[in-house]
Amino acid sequence: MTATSANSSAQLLQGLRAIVGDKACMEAADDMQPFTTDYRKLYHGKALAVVLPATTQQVSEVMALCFRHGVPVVPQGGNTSLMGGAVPDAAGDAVVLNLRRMNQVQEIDVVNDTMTLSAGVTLQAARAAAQEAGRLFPLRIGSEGSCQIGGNLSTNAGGTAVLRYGNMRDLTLGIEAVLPDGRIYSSLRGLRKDNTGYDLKQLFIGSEGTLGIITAAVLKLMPLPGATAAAWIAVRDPHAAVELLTEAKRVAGQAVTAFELISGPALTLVLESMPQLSAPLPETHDWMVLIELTSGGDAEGLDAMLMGILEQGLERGLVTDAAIAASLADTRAFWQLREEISDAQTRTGGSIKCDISIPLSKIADFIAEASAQVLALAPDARMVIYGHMGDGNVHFNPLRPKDMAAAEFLAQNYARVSHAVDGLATRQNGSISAEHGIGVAKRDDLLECKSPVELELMWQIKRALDPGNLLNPGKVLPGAKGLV
Ligand code: 2HG
Ligand code: ZN
Repeated sequence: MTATSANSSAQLLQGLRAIVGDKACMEAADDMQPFTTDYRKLYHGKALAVVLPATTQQVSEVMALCFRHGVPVVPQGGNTSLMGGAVPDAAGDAVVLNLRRMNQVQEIDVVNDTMTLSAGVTLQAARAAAQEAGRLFPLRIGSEGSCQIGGNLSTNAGGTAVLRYGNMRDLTLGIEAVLPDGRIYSSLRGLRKDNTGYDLKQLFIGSEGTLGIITAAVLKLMPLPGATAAAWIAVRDPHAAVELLTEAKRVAGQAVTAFELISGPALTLVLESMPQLSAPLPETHDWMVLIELTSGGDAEGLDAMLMGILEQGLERGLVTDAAIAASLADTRAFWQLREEISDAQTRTGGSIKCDISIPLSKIADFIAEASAQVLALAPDARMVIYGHMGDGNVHFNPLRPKDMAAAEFLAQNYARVSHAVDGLATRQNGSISAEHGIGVAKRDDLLECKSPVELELMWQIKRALDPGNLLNPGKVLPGAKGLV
């Protein structure tokens, strides 16, 4: 390090401490480690400092200071990204800006059915605040206790209730975001209609912190469901699951809130890694579905609809067995089995993450073809395939065989397996990232699935908002760090 750059770093650190306070500015590698490594411990970066601002004004001042020094900033929420999108790279020249201290529920307007939150509120706290006000905030993902609203927005999070309520883009009426030079953009107005030009908030949503740092949002609230009916259903195969979904929508319409597909190996993995949980059905099955119906009231009507769907399924040979939840505890137990699939893979190590969306009409063929291709490359892989079939999203995660080390499995297979699965999805007009974002993990794969025009437009927008490439550099946009 030259004397000038050492002076400049010292000045920057002093400036950061002056803005956020000494306690909210970390510089020691040990203190920074939880912020520079992702939660699956796959991405290990370094940082100049980690700052924890408490207000939008402080975020703005931090950004303005870093902008003057030409220092990159990596925004971070709950650090639950599966794509390495929220941690710095190994260069050690960036400041990590974590929003967890900005955890205020600013306002709940039950007449307008909106809630205004600072970005660091966890999803769990957001849902609890809505519930306390007699409303539902419907985003539902397994990591709700750790992930934060800012991260949910910046990745356009989806989860298990998208079929009914949409993803984060659909649930947002306005945001506040700090630009790379410290200016503050705000559309926190809570309007359901506003056609006054470009919908700028949508640029920031899903851009993974590469265009601005989301610091607050106005989100839509829904009525709390009064009745729930759920079943864990063994189906003949994914084709049968799609037919059953069509039948469920015909019978129950909007009440179909979740429709999750689960492969046999995915359930087995959870049961093996958490022996305290029990299987919902007496026998093992290759394919299962977790269906949930909700409505404002009329529990009996909902139960009757569920029975009707199952009867039709049995009659048409789509369904081979089913367990119906007899209580809320049963429903929770079904969901626990489903939601543990991701962490069970993390504990086992060696899973290849593909997060595909594909039109429902093609999804069953896609699963069959992708499985055949994967098994030709890695014959002993455990086919952990599951996800939000109701909205056309399947997590296609081949996992190492029990007798093979994770590193060996990944070294041999990661590139070729993900290339095969993502390539098939791209050729069928699907997406290689339905809901997990791009981060660094899938960044270069965009070259193969986006057209030159799309990539050019993405870079033009990036240059317009972040001409110095200082915000979350190296994420999302393929091309060298210095390409700007
Ligand atoms: C889920 O649906 C999450 O459980 C995580 O999106 C999926 O780990 C995964 O691939
Ligand atoms: Zn998911």
